[in-house]
Amino acid sequence: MKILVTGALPYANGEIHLGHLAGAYLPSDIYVRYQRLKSRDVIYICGSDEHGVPITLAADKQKVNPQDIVDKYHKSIKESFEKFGCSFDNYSRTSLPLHHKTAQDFFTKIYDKGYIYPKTISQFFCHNCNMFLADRYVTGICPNCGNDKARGDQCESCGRWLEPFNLIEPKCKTCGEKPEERQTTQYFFKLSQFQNTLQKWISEKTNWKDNVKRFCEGWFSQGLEDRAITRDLTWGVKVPLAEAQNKVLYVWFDAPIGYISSTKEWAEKKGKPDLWKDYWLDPNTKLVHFIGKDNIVFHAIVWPAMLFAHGEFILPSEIPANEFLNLEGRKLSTSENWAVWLPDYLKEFEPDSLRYALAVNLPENRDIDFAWRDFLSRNNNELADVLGNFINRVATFVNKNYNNNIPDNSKFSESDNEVLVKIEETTKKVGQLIENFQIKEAIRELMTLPGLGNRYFDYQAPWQSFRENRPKCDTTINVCCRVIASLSITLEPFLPFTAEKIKKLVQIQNKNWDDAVNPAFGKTLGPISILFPKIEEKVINAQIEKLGKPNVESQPVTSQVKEKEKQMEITFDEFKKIELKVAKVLFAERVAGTDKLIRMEIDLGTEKRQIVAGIGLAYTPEFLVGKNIIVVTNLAKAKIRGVESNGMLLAAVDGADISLVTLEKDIKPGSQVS
Ligand code: B3M
Ligand code: ZN
Repeated sequence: MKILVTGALPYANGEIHLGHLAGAYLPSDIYVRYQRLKSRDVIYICGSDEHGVPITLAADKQKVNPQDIVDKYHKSIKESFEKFGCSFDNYSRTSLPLHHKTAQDFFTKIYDKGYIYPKTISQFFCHNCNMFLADRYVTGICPNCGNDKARGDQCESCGRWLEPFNLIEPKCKTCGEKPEERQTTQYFFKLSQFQNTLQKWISEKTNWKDNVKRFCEGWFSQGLEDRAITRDLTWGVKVPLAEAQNKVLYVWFDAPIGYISSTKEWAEKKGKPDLWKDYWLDPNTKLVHFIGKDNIVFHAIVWPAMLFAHGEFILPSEIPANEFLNLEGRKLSTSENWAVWLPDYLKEFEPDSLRYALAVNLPENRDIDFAWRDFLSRNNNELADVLGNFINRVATFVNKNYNNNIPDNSKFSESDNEVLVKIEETTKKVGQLIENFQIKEAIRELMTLPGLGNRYFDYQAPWQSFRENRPKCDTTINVCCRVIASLSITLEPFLPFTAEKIKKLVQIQNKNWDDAVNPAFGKTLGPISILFPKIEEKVINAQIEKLGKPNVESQPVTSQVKEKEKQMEITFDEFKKIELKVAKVLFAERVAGTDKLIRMEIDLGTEKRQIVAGIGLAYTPEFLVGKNIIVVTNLAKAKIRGVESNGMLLAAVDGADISLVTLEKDIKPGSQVS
């Protein structure tokens, strides 16, 4: 069986935020990574949605061309997805000629089959702007909930689907004028004809999530109506009809076809241009669309109807749609910047911390709140203190007592066997949960394993058996390494970056999910690295502080570039203000109650000083004593955890990896660095 997984195509009119990730991209990535580990024939398809009013509105606002907007955001969305670990087989964009042609051919085919017809209708027209106002170009009061910022296509507040004429006191979004009604011809797709077919099709989907089924039933009970699939706009896929020169396809008509064109692009890049057909034309392919709940109607009703009309392509098998993610107790709002943007997040934190915090709390069945404090405690108390701690204590033990060689086991006792059984059970159960799209339960289940590992380690007390009963100690450590090796496989879908580090640590060869039951790890340990640096409270407070304040994103494309250039350049005089000196570390110790901070007494030639540095996860105090380091000496004094720090040492930082800046040659403390 083949599996074709898609993530909803994000509009290239802004960055990705946490809501997007929790809705579609994280669960789909976890699902796909799991399927790959099961050696299944799976491809993962996505791309930027570059058409429609969301794009042209952003362009109008920033006073640039739509092309500038999509170029900018396509690039940065693609980049931040990569950094977050989204492992798409292809990330395409709908402005590609390949997509335009695919969408036009799709239109032509169903037009020729008689499923599309022209109809003259009234539409809003703005005199002032001299244009027809499609969808989001009209705003007004929602007839359903009274929200006065409802859009012509949907009310974001109550979720009700709208037509511009439904709005009370409609206004032109651009200039605020009251629009007038004018006649225009649009092309309609005969959606109404597909009601019975769709109803029957969906009724057979017994395993679909309730939210999706309920939503569809609501639509069916109102009766499906034909829908206009063209717009009077200049930006988009041109309608392939001579008599419709100035019209483009409605973005929701062309966007899902983007799944097909992205697969075509993938096949072309692989040098097998027909390979896409193996997926889209083969009824044995399982097509899975991961989406947020605001996209349900298009994926579960309109798109399948388009596919039925077309007749050649497969239909979706599964549509796991997630509910919404709220933020700090409020609905996410991009216009009010009540959002956490992925590129901003990635500047300060590790991708896996967010992948974890979102995965254990996915809005699978109801809206869920994301709170920064919860993020902090997930990272510090669960990732660092449970998972990181378990791996770290085992690795440190092997390092210290076995000279980095992983001991062989002798006969397993009952309690050893309990752990081994639990490894097997957990692997199977987690796999099953992922297959059922219960990603949240899956990660929760998986995290019980390092918890068990810690309890087992405590109970077996290897520090004691090492002296008194060496074979027992060997076996305990061997079992612990099995748990770690198993986790390096099963954690991969959830925490791919961490899993990679763990794999290097236990030198594991296996590549398959089922190998996690009895993993083949190395004889020695690889490099031990800090897996999850703890996050400090004040860092989180700064994030909360930022919410709801305008950010640079709202600035025009061009001025942002200038802003960056300005930030990067400083004058030589400015640089000279920083006093850098060589210092020798005389004494070092950990600051009580922290594992990150180290207090040092340093010799600066003419004086001795005390500094505190956050390098405790990377260095031991013993290592530091006697080292020549570089210190900024004219920085204002600070108190860190109540300990005074009079100076700052230089170190290179790459995520959790820290390297001290030291000197190539022994040079007198106090020497100037310039
Ligand atoms: N771009 C809507 C969204 O980003 C839309 C999805 C298209 S999926 C074919 O929510
Ligand atoms: Zn106007």
